[in-house]
Amino acid sequence: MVKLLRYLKPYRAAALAAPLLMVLEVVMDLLQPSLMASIVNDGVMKGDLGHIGLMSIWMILAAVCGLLGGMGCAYYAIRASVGFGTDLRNALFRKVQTFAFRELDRFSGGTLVTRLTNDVMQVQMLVQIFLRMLIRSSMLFFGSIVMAFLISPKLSLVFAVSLPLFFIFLYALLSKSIPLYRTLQAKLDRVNSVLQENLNGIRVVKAFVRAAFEKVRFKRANEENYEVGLKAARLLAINNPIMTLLLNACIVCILWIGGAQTWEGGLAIGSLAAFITYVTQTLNAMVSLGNTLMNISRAKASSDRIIEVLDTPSSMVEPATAPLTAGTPSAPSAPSALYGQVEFRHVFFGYEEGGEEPVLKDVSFLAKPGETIGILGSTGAGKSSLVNLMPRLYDPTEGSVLVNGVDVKSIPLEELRSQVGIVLQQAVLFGGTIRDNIRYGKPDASQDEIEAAARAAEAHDFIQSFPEGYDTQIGQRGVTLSGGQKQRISIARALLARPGILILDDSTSAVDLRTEARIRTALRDRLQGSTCFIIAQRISSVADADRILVIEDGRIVAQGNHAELMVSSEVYRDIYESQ
Ligand code: TTP
Ligand code: MG
Repeated sequence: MVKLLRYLKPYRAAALAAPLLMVLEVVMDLLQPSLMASIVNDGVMKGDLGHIGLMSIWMILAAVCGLLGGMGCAYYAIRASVGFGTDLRNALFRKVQTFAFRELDRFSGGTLVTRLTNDVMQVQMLVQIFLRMLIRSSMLFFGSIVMAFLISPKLSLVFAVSLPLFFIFLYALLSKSIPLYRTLQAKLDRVNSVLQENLNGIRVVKAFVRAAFEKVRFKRANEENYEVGLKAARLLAINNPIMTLLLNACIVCILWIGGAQTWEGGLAIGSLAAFITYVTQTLNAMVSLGNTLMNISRAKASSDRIIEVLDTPSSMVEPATAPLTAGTPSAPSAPSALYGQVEFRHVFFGYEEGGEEPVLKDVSFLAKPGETIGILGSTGAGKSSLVNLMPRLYDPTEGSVLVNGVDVKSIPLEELRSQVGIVLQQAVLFGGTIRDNIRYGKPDASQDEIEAAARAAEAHDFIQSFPEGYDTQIGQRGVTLSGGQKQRISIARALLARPGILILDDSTSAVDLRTEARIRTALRDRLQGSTCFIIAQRISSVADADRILVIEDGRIVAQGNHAELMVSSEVYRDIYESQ
């Protein structure tokens, strides 16, 4: 947890001021019972009105000072902790942005949401409690013992019995509650995950009339969360009555022993009253220390989860310096002979490290600049996995991928991805206008550029048919687009940046054949000199490619152009005939 303290650094002034002001409040609190004792002993008992008046003024002054201290402390503690929480959340968000696909596969969206919101909140609360309560409680605890001892060393013997009792009770409570809080956080995670999955797939849920099933699933997650929460609350609930019982027992003892002493004249009545107040303060401080410990344990579970995210390194390691080889991608404006070339050298790849079967096995091929490469294969053959290696969404487990004749691992990611345009198999659009979606990768694109890209993707016409054209809002509260329309906007988005290498992963699967043919022609015109990879299910989509790679079970089983493959590859002929 100490690791997270560095996020408190910018707020160290406030984090220092808060406890200092708290010291003021506690000292004033500790003074009050003594002033009270003085009023009773020297004022009331002796009938000295002047003394009562003087002491009352002192008491009011002390109360005002204490109040100012307390308010100041609260103010600075809140400032420090809220600032801390905000910075921490930002740091987490930045971290998640650096994650490669591999890390994103590992942390589900639900758990990241919980970690960024609730977990940060827990730690933020702890910082506040720490700055206020911990200091207050420990000072009150020791201060009151000392003050009580000063009044009557003999009566202070009650501490010898009551403190160990309290201690044992608190220990028992904490050892039960700490594991509970850990479980509670995990249950909350589950609730968030189920909710998020449901929301992402709400259309499927409806289409399959699975709402009832989903309700049960959510209810179960929610109830588990409730049960653990209830258990923790129950534990806390017995805390107070038992503490009060112990406290009252102490007071009875003090009155019994102290009362006798007062009767015999060994102890002034005012001092007895003050003593009781100090004992109450001590034991209350102990309860609140116990609560703080509980909060610490709860926040510890959260901070572990936060640190886990912060400490997960991105599996994509950026190269230290840009390569200086020929065809260096840092000068895309001056393409060398290798610009746009893609080469796979004995590539193996699997999603789980050390997993059983790799998804790609010994894949080698060379795509020359400007070539159009079709990729064909049955579902699950590894086509998407193969192309995802080019913009380095994943790294191969063995072998190497070269772009422009340079290993992708030695090209800065941003540069690589600005050259390799990919239209992912699943078209993802963001809430906002169509224009914003198309220029997502190039925010400064002009309207002409946007339109040209949309025309090439055969999207311009249907966009124009909307009353608001390119300003049409899509997503959350805007119009909903058809699958084929979404695909075409995704293609336009990739085309806008005029990438040297363009990958279309099954990107026209939802587009009719005629439109698809028009897109192909437009692409050819627009991307003169660019290397294109087209993954498709239909042979007609790739028949005119320079070369077609036929993938089966993670291997390239045949390659060549349509005519060659018809002669040489049985698999290809099979696919052709089946269509
Ligand atoms: P893909 O490369 O996704 O197969 P594909 O693109 O050829 O299939 P489709 O035509 O349906 O798009 O998957 C290859 C294998 O890798 C498959 O067995 C599933 C597995 N896989 C994972 O284990 N984790 C993943 O995240 C993905 C995407 C695939
Ligand atoms: Mg795929």
